[in-house]
Amino acid sequence: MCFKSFQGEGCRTVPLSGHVGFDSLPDQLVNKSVNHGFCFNILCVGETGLGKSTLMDTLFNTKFEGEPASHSQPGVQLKSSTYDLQESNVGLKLTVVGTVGFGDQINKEDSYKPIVEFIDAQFEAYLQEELKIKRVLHNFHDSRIHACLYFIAPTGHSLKSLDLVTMKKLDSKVNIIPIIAKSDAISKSELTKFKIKITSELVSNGVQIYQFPTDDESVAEINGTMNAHLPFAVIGSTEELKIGNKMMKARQYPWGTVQVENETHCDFVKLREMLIRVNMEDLREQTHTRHYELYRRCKLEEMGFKDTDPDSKPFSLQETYEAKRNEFLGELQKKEEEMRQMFVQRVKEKEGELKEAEKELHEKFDRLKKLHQDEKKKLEDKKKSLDDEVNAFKQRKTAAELLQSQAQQAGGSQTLKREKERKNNPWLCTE
Ligand SMILES: Nc1nc2c(ncn2[C@@H]2O[C@H](COP(=O)(O)OP(=O)(O)OP(=O)(O)O)[C@@H](O)[C@H]2O)c(=O)[nH]1
Ligand SMILES: [Mg+2]
Repeated sequence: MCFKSFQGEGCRTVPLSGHVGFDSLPDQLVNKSVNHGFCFNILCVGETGLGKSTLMDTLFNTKFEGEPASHSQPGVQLKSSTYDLQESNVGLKLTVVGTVGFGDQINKEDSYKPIVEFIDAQFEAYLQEELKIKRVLHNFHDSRIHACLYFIAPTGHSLKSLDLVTMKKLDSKVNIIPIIAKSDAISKSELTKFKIKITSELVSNGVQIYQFPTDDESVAEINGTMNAHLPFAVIGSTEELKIGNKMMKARQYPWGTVQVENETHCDFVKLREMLIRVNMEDLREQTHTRHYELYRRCKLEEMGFKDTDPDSKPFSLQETYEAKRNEFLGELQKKEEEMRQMFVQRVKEKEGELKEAEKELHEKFDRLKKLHQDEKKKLEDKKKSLDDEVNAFKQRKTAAELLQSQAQQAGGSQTLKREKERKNNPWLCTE
């Protein structure tokens, strides 16, 4: 594959006359990868109690931790658990993320948001590690979601709007593999119709689900066939029952037994083949090259990075930095100027306000002064009239006193005359 991409102009094919040894490169790669180990992260989106945990246990032949969620969650929460698994000499760091409380709220409008935020947060963590000066990507725990198993309830009707909205919001961020959960609850003929209905609804709503790749010849045929079987109808069970003389994972009912790994009973085997045994590496690759790349591109563009200038000429990181710095300085200057203008404006306004207040004070002072003068004049007038009254009274008093003394004088001479007469004539009676 790589070799093919190197062929072309400027590259000449030359024969080797003996064994060189670089044909061991694939083995070297395999050894290195095996030594390093692999990581795979699965997100299970589906309503509470749809069999997510049971299916994970069934797929990986183990019992992962986890308690059933209650139906009274106020919102959707994502719960992530990581496990170290070992098969032969291959180590797998598996992370299973579940959506706790999904589909339990009355208003499900925002149910997809925590899921989108979670997926973006894992991309962001990886991007931040990539952008560091000292990167340790080979040791970094890559938590980006490689596969999203979307659990559809076995209603036999059509997709719920919650399913369509959620898948639409997720399809550009993650590889979605839709599965019909608890498919033992639906009859064979209903299941066929249900699958057709789901597929047509996904197409008409423009939801892009993960397609098993058909470009690699070795898996093209099986993947092509399996693409036609989507969405897989699965059954989960960790219970082992004796069927014939073999122990098998199955679910037992009063009327019979459903075998998980029986392809006439359900698509569990197909899912396991496609998800784990054939396409696990493609899911990892698609996550990195398609979904993460899209996130990274949008994020870097948002931050102002670009590959070309407006004239379509290459634009280096250094140039981007300089352009960004100049833009920042320009904005800083603009902000400074705006603040200065605002300050001048505020000072002017304050000055105006103070002048207005001063004017009002002056007017008030003038009014009070006039009031005071009027009052003073009134008092002076009153004082003058009172003085006049006093003077008039004094004049009247003097005149009265004069009259009184004159009257007294006149009275005194009469008494004297009578006294004289009484002395001269003692027989004269006094009054
Ligand atoms: N009929 C049927 N029942 C199933 C299937 N898978 C799981 N169950 C049962 O469904 C119930 C819930 O299964 P869980 O695996 O706990 O479901 P879950 O989606 O993990 O539930 P939460 O984590 O609480 O959201 C259990 O009683 C399981 O035995 C299935 O394929 N068919
Ligand atoms: Mg569970």
